[in-house]
Amino acid sequence: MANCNHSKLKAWVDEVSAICTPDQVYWVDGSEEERVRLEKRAIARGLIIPLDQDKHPGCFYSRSNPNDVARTEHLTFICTDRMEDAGPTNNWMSPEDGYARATEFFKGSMKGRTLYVIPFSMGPVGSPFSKIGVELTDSLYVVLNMRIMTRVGAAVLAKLGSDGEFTKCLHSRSDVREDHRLIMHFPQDNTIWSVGSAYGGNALLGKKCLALRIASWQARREGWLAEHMLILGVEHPGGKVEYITAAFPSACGKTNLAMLIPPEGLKAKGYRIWTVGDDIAWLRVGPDGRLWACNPEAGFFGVAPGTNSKSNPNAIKTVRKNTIFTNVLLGDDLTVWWEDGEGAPPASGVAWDGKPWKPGLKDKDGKPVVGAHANSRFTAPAGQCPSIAPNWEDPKGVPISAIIFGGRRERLAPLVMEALDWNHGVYLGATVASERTAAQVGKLGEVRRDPMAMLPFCGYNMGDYFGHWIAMGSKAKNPPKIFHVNWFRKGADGKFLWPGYGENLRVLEWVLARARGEGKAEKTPIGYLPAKGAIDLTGLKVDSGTMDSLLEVKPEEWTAELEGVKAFFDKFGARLPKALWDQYEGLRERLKAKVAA
Ligand code: GTP
Ligand code: SPV
Ligand code: MN
Repeated sequence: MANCNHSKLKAWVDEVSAICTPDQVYWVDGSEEERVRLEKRAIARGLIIPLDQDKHPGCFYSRSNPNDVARTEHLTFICTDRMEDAGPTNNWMSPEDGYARATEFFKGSMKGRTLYVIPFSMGPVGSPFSKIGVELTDSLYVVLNMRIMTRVGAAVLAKLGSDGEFTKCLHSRSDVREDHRLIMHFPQDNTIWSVGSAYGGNALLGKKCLALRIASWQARREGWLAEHMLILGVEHPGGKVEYITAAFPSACGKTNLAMLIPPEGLKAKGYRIWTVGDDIAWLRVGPDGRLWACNPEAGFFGVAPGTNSKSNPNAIKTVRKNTIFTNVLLGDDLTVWWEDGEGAPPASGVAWDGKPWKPGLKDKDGKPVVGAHANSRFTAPAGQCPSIAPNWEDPKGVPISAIIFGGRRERLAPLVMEALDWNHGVYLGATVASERTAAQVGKLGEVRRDPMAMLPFCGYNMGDYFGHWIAMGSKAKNPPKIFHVNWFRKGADGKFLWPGYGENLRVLEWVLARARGEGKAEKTPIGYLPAKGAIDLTGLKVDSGTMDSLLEVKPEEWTAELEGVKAFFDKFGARLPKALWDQYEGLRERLKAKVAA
């Protein structure tokens, strides 16, 4: 056993061993020597395949069970004494039932396997804002991914000392059967139990389970925010850097925005983007009354399809080495490829589901067969990103000028709008709706409410969560301005109206100008929209008719949208803050006045 003198931790490892009955227990120390040794072991067991080491040094391929390729929200539970503390948007179970049901699946689940003990830190080791977890897992794939996504090993154990607090994270892939799968959170016990899945947010327990669900519960008690947000810095001509956080639902553009490269025209002016985080932000009020944001992760678990050197050149450079690719296409030449990826596909290979694949392959109905799963991912160290901010690991975080919410909406939501004030901004966040993507199991394209992009990740009653957001606005003397964006509005031809990606910087420019009290806007019933010409379109082929469509506000459509908002708010009963009903009424009145005018 490693240097552990934490008696509660040791007792817990013994307790879990008695239930899961592994053949042996191994304490992860986080060293480079260990990485090489564990990679060799994973290769020998067929868990990972080394890629062509000239083209992809330090890179590996992994394929998960075809029934296990995305988060399973219907099998994810918040286990609290009282059902109303989990709230209407979470699946609930009592802690007794939760432990009992999951224990059935954990019993003997590690027989013939090694139990790995992974001490990890979310946030730099030793920062007062960091949180420590220990994941016990029988998956070597999880160990290798956690080594990239979090800070692991001896330094964390040392920090924990003999009685430090930590989140107990228990994971077993067990037999990877959907009917034996449960992702359980016990926030009252600072505990996570996940069984039956070995993929992404279901299994890398530091990520969504700890850094969002458990952390959001803790954040409410401790007076901070744990959010599904990217963090980026915009360096202006002259060198001044301002920071933005943005919350978009899964697979709606956080990684892409976080690594944005300015289009030629803006680059020439001297703009540059610095990446601080691409998925999770922890925000606190600083001594200056501003909100300061930290990225608790150490790596990126990013969506592969659609990533190419035109859409996201920084991501392509980030994954050149030391990266694990999961469920993409594996070429027979030991390269990897995905749809809308880099260059031509290999002549032949094996698709994400383990079946042989060739370019142009069609199914029996003549439809193209994809090589990479739509939710296939890369796991890469954040430090390898060419745009990583020099201060990305600064324990105090970065000061935030603007918070952006967004969703994927074909219609209705304009390219960008600014909230009238903090509470209206919380309303904009609380009413985000978005079309479902491949990042979670379910019907693609269906529009669902995804407040603050946290629907699947809020560890407590979302009514209370909205109240906490309202309260944070008064706690911060200089809160950031709040905005809403939609890169995904479509025209009558079904095509995206806005070019997106790097061009999104044009929108960020306006957002930051507004946050400084500059930038021209027009007040509409739904918020401030950019005045004509306020978004710099120099060098961009978007005509003024398209721009009008992107910024069009149809009061009748927004009035119809209110029905869905009301039905959603009603679910929370008395737990919905009055301030949000006031926002709802205010918007209804403004729309009514507009329609009458
Ligand atoms: P998670 O990791 O699941 O939380 O996702 P994410 O929010 O980081 O999403 P990501 O940046 O990986 O984007 C997912 C997909 O959205 C990409 O593959 C692109 O196809 C698409 N996308 C991202 N940015 C834009 C944009 O500006 N415009 C358009 N049209 N599509 C975009
Ligand atoms: C998401 O789904 O929002 C992700 C991927 O970032 S996962 O880690 O699987 O949650
Ligand atoms: Mn995410």
